Amino acid sequence: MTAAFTFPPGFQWGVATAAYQIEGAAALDGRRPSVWDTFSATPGRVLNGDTGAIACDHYHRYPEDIRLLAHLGVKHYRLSVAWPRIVPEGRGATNAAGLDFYRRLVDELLAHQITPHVTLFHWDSPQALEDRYGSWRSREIAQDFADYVAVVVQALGDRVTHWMTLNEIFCFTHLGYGVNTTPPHAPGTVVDTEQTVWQTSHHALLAHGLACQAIRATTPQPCQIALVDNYLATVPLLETPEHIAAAQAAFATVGTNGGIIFPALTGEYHPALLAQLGDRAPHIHPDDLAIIHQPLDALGFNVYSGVVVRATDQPPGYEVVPFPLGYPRLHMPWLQIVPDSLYWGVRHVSETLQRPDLPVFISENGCAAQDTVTPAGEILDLDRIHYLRQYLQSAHRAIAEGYPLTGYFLWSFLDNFEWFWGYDRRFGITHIDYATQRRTPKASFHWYQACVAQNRIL
Ligand code: IFM
Repeated sequence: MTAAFTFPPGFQWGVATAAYQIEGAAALDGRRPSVWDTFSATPGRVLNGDTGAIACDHYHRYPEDIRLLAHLGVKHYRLSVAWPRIVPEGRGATNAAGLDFYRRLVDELLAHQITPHVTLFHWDSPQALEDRYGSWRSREIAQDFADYVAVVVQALGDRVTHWMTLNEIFCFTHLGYGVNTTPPHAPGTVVDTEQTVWQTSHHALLAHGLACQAIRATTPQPCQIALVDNYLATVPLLETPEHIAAAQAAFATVGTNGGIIFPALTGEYHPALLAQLGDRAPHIHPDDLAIIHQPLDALGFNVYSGVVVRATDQPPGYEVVPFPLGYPRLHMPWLQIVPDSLYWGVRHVSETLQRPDLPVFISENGCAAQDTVTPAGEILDLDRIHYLRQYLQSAHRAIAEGYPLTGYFLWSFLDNFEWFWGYDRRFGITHIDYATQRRTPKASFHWYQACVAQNRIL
């Protein structure tokens, strides 16, 4: 008899990180500042004045980190490339030392039989482009991004076969630009109108589309191209036909779903969203949607929480059910535990977005917890294990019901620089002592190691 919660053969177990959050070496070997270097160096922007200048010093310690990955047993690792290491001024000259670093990193992974899954943009856009034209406020960034992507694929495409274009468009656009309020993410620009904010995410979609074209034109071998999005999964309050229909109807109008995942996967901004936005909607040039709607080989779904929806008698026929006081959550204000969001997020791609053809992988799932080190030097993060186990059960359900879920990347391999929250919030299954850079696997590391080894949830 097969043990409970066994995954199909070939299911991709992995862990994820991102360049700015772990690499450090911010001013080394020709790297120029990103908007996150500037933002975090500005007093008051990041908790405790933390910056990514040193982070986990992965730039120097990657051989040790890859040995730890091998010990964990994962065969898949999601990392990101830092644009300002490769094209330090954002456009123009490329930096050979930056490319060499990622060649060494990728080769070391391959030497350990670990497949690199490479994200081409995880929020660290070159400061030079912010100074030149205001980063994502300008349409010009889409072509500059595609040109940088071509450089990376040219250099690494002989050894990398899994590419992701952009990570979480919502975060670096709608949280990077704000109206009448200082936004929490870099570049942290206050703009005049919400239309301007929507224009930034539209430019990001264009960058995604042009990058897909650049990858396909440059890759020397067949490869997988994905977008990574943290769309908001709507979960029916009860799994009855009326509440399921309500969750499906709500999906286009919650968060920014209708204006990010819809155009990327269907080629259209959802009409309900456009109706909601009115004159706040982005300006769309005639060919834009065709560029944005590129064929994809997979979709990366970053899932941490979700929203619960129920059917109502009043138009529009559904409503979001607020989380009550005391609803369980982990160590972030937005981290309510909604394991079913993983299952429903995958199912929405097949049914609500009508893309049953598109394989989905969980490109991030994990949680910040209030870890402490015991006198014996252990980190007994039972809360993190509890959270992860429930979400993996939801993944198992999606597969059991026939939805094309192909892999799972736990966020994160290491504690790291958690953006606005600096080093105060720990998402890793490996503890980092930032004073000594000592790595200590937490209880969740050992638990995940067993899951990976046995291809099932323990
Ligand atoms: O740390 C981030 C990551 O960079 C993007 N997705 C969410 C994670 C946790 O906040």
